[in-house]
Amino acid sequence: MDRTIGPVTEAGRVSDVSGRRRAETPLGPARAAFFHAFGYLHLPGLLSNEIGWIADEFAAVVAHAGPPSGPNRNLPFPFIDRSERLCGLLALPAIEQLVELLLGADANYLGSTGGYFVGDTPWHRDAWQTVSLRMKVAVYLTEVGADTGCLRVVPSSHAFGDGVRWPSSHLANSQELWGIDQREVPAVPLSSTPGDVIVFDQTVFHASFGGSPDRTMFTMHFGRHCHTAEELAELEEHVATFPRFGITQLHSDLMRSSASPRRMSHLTQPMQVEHRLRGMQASIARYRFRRDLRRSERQGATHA
Ligand SMILES: O=C(O)CCC(=O)C(=O)O
Repeated sequence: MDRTIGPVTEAGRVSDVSGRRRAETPLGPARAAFFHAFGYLHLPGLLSNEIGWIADEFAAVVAHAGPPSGPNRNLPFPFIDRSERLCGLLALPAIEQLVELLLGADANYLGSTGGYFVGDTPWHRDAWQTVSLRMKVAVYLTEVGADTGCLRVVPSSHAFGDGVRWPSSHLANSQELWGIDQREVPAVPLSSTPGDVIVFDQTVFHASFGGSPDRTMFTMHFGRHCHTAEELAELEEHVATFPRFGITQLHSDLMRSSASPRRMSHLTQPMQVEHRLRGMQASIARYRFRRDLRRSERQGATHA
């Protein structure tokens, strides 16, 4: 069979002349430039050699977490961290190269979600950061197409343009704004076969429509290492959003205790931020405790 690489058919997709999709190699600067310009990348077959064991480990993690109940999603966080083998995805050459290419070798690992994506996902962006760069690496474990729940993105919707960004709810209001259903919002559908990888900037608008209730997928979240006070402040803001969902760590103990020095280099900065925030929360709690004590002592004194 002629295995010559054929034309690029869409964002990052390459097929050989027989029409079979295959991963483009290597992951080079042109791919990074595409990602930064349009806010996403589709890499067919990037994990096709690994997808068998990944699917087995994924099934074990979701079985342990339990199935979704009715229309509610059950997406444990952090997801890959629950399996020692899936923790190793961070060191898989394809993933390491991809993350290094897009965010640098010192990128931060910021956790992972996964499980059954039940029903439609309305248009949204995950984040609103302005100076830092955070992205999701998404792996769909079921075949998904334009009308069967694949991820769709609005290219370049992460970019500031003239300095104004659409509010997060913008595209989900398509009916009121433009008289069209959310499915009709102009976008690129990223059909995916198990083994494909999709990467998107978390500020890019994305959605999914028409999927089956057992659409399975997991994501790994990464951020550029923070070098400035502004970037650190955005990371702190991000980490501070988790406790209200009952999440106190971005990584599991397993992810941390089984980390090689190399993996640890992706965990350290988020851990320092967590630690600092915990310290701040503890001193706020101490302050409130003392203030309330003083208040009740004062009240006690006036009632005596
Ligand atoms: O596949 C989907 O339903 C969309 C997933 C999504 O919005 C996300 O992972 O941020």
